[in-house]
Amino acid sequence: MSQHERPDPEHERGLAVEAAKPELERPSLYRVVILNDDYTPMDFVVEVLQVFFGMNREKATQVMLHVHTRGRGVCGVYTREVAETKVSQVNDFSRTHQHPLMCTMEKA
Ligand code: TYC
Repeated sequence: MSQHERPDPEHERGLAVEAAKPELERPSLYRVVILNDDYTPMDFVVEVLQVFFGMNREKATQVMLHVHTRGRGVCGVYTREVAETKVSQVNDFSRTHQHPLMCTMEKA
């Protein structure tokens, strides 16, 4: 070993130095769900699905009709913070327009 090199920590005496293994948990995912109600106009739900969930008009219409007939439907699956933000944005937007549309999230 040259004069300026440090000893390899694996072979140094005293404190054991072990390389930390890279332990990165995958973030939990959450489904964002919209619920049917009797009052929110269909067009408004289609707009919400397009604006907040990036669906095209055709897909948004399909999801809206699914929710209308089945009672609930998944808008998308996201990490916790993104899902929480979508739920707040949709519920705030609906209240602002005085519609009872409800959006919730659940662990995927
Ligand atoms: N059921 C509503 C109506 O007949 C339409 C609607 C669809 C409302 C989906 C909410 O998440 C919803 N006007």
